[in-house]
Amino acid sequence: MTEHPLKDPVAENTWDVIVVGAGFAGLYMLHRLKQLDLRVLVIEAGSDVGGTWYWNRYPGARCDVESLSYSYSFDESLQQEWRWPDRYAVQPDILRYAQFVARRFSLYPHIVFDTRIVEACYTEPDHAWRISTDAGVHYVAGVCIMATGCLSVPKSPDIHGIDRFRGRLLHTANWPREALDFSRDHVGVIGTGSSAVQSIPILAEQSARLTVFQRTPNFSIPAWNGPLSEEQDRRCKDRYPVLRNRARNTFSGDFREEGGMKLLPASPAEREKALQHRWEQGGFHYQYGFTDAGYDTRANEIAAEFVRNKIRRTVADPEVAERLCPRDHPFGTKRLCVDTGYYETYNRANVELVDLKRTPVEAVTARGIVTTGMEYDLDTLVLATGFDAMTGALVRMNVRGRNHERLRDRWQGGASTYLGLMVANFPNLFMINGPGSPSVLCNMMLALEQHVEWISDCIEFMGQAGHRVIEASPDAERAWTDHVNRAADRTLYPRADSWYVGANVPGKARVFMPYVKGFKAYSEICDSVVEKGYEGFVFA
Ligand code: N01
Repeated sequence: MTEHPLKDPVAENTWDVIVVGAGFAGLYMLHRLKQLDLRVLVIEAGSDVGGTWYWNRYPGARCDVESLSYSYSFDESLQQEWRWPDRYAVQPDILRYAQFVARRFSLYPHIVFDTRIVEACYTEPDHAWRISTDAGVHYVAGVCIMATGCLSVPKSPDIHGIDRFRGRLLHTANWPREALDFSRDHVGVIGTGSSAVQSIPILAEQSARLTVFQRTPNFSIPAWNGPLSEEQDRRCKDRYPVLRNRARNTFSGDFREEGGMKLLPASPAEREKALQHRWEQGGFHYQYGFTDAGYDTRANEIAAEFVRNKIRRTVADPEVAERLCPRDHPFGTKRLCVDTGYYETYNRANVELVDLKRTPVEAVTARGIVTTGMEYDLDTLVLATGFDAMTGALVRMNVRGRNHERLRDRWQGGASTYLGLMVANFPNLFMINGPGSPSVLCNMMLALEQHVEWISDCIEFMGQAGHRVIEASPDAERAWTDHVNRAADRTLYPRADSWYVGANVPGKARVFMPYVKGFKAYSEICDSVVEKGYEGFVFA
């Protein structure tokens, strides 16, 4: 058997492939590459596996895709063995699952923890990636795979004086590992995105007093979470291969997706019935229930107003209810929140909602938050202020391609990729769930499995064909990026100032980053690219 051309004579710290990140994408990538008998090293900033589920330990952290779907499908015995206790898993259970997978497939010995990449540089003569870490260690690899996650760089708010606060300052995405006691605290939460919506009901129960500082209300749909019964578990596991196959043929990559209906042609009675039915299914079932709501403002407004009416019926104080009703963006154009008791929390006597649009924050002081109307003394301030999404981890890392071109400079005017997998002029650098792929718009587990399998098949093909280098052609990248943008422009998505378009990061170019046409359409395109001899890629 001939050696894979990526294989170098073994030198110290020289690897066939280096994978950055030991979240679910990095773990599966490692598993696949081990099967190809390549020398693989994974470098991870955290002290354990799990990625987003390692860092986001805030109270109430829970997946918003159902656990039986948000789990690996690549190994039948794994999916039969693992038992999810709840319909939507909590963070500790998801982290345990990641650890279980890492042990089961003997992945731990191949991972270096507590290590951040500070530079990754492609060198032309030897077609290698030279990777330096904050531990001062230098690695060389033929291929570098970024499994760095779409939501892995927490963003703090640009509020004057935040570093002066003398109480406990926490960020939901960087939560301490030890248990925290809030029972005597006045807790403030800045933000009302998914992290806030999940943590606020629990923090309200755990703290003496809770003040929520809201700039923009979001749409949230109840999860209707509960324990997963033996029968529900068995029913799914008996049909897992069929269900997983069904998931691969859906828009969202979730086998629970059911075909939606158009709201506009329906009669008022039909609409009401369908809206109520989807509401009772909960979470993303509501969003995917109405096919015209993503394109047509009139249909969208019907779905939006139904949710606003639910808020009005749930929240006792009509003025608070109106403040919680989103009006500045179409329904579903910002990531939908999926909650347990979120709106009900505002009926508690120890919870207050501050509308920052009416009374903006002036400063954070040593004691708390000063708005134009009030001063709030706080013991704990929780920043639920989101992430530099999709590109943040990649541009921070000082990634340099051919001729030392920096990825950060290349993406200055907005992220562009070929299929969300590669960038021209950055040979042998793959991304998992990169911008330009469906990623965050579908079940991330299935999305990452599809990318991992595409990349490992590609590396295997390179071995068989004797290729040492692959890169995206500039023309293919340009055409794909145009296609991604045009597809987004046909929807209502770009109308929201969301993290999907980078609007939450000052100075970030406004480009719609995920691919909106869904999992099935995207994976078929990836397959056809391979069938056409890796069309749009150049090998050497
Ligand atoms: O972050 P966000 P997140 N002053 O960006 C506010 C995933 N996730 O961590 O909209 C005042 O959504 C900001 O206000 P505004 C999921 O994909 C998944 O909650 O900019 N407020 C907003 O309300 C999600 O979408 C799960 O006006 C400020 C909030 O902070 C993504 O992660 C759970 C501010 C940020 O909301 C991000 O969610 C959790 C300022 N200066 C997260 N700056 C699952 O269930 C920001 N805000 C799997």
